[in-house]
Amino acid sequence: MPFQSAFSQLFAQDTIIAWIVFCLVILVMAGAMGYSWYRGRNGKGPLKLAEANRIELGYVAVLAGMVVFLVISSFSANAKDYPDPPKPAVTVAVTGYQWCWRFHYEGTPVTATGQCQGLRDLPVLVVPAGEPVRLDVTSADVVHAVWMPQWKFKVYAYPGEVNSVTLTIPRTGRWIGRCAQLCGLYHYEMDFWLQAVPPAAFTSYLRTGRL
Ligand SMILES: [Cu+2]
Repeated sequence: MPFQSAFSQLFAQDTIIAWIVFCLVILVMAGAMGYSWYRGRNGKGPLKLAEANRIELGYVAVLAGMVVFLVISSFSANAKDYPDPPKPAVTVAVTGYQWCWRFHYEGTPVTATGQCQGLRDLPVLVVPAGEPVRLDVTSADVVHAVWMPQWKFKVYAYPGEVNSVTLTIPRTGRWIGRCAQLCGLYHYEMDFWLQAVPPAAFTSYLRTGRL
């Protein structure tokens, strides 16, 4: 999952540039005002410059250079923070619906779902610990959102759209997952379990559909 390190560097860099530009503008303005005041005191009117092509061209060149620099550094910071995801060990089609979840493991007959209301037989999203898992997230009706608070992970589930994310749960365990988008009457009960198991157990889960 991405961390914001390259972005923080970029932000610091851009802040410094903004300060330099700000100070230059203030300096040039103060200089112009001072010079104009000095001329006025000596009985001369304000300087009348109809054209200053060299200064203007220089200004355009500096500006263009700065734009190129900012665009390149933004793109490279973005590429650093969001590298291409690793090849997933498995792809899970995650479907949110009013008001529960369905997990289908692509290329296998395994589909897990459950009962989110009342009985609270929550659906379980089983993943192999330490291996990248791709989630293709969508919705069957209204907008939902897959939220795994323990892993600071959230992705929207839109009807008619698939949001793909690759994530790796580093260790085995079981954590609650929730719907993070108000989606109707039983939104508050739209929970699921995220369960990370050893890869061998996961392989047998893909064959049998049970742990
Ligand atoms: Cu929902």
